[in-house]
Amino acid sequence: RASSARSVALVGAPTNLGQRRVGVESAPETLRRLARDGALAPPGWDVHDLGDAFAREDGFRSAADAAADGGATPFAAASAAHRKLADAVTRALGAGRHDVVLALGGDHSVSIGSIAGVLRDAPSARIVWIDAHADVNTERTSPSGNLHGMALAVSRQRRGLSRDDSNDFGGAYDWLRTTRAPPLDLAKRVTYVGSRELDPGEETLLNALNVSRFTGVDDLRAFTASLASDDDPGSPIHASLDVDVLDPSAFMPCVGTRARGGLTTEQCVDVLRALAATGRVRSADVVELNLEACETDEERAASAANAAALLNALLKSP
Ligand code: 6HN
Ligand code: MN
Ligand code: MN
Ligand code: MN
Repeated sequence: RASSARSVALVGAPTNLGQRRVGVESAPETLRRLARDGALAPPGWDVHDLGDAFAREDGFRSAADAAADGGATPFAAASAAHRKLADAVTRALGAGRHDVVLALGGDHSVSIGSIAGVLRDAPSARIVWIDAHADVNTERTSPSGNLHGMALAVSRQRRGLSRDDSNDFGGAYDWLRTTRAPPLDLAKRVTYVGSRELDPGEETLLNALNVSRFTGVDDLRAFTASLASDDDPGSPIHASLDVDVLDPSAFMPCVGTRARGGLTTEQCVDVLRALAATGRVRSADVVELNLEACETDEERAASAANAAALLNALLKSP
């Protein structure tokens, strides 16, 4: 690559196992197409597609099978896929050839893998969770049983797996205990942006731990301002971007879990640009884009274009 160009690596995580809808597993292909069209990255960036971390059929469950399971998450299959993503992310970061590594979901449970992969490379990494939801339900507090709503609970609870049998995921995530990645400390490492639809158990937990949350428009400004005065300016940032943070009625109809209200594309772009401007964003997820969860071609085109605009904003112009 030209010496001035920056490199962004794409790792696909084509899975729908963290929830019950079909369609979200196809988002990596959609995002790759946008990358080929030049819509994903600003000028000055080289896109390097590293392929999928696991086979699509290994991350896929049909609507009929999901219904037959009563919606219960297939933890073992999901975990195996996430483990492969963790390995792919660690490898891509460690190779030192890429300035940013993007994990393309898939539903948001893929972040269990990408976060493990990131923390193994950089234990001090910060996670910015940009999402309408907090995704920190345990098996006990989850209203749905869907793993994508528990991703951060899995990432933080590893040592607790043996202590807290309400959250052991059938033992499927025991590999996290032996990986070199530390458990995720929510209070120290995680910042929520845009969260507006929390379940009662999540609200209780985040309040008890005093986890940072920035939700309203004033909050978003406070968040971008806070980036300049971070107490830990050296640590890398992993941005986990659930596209349902955008307002589904106007900007992002094609998602599996619509939450009323939410950010405009422009507001979210501003947040992501501020993150990029720190120069600390080493990795990100983009998850939950589901072009089968909406009605019209117009909705599909707008959702895909807005998802690309967000990724574009996350990559700092050289
Ligand atoms: N996502 N809080 C709800 C649940 O089922 O736990 C919704 C989770 C949505 C998850 O959008 O990534
Ligand atoms: Mn190149
Ligand atoms: Mn989410
Ligand atoms: Mn969400």
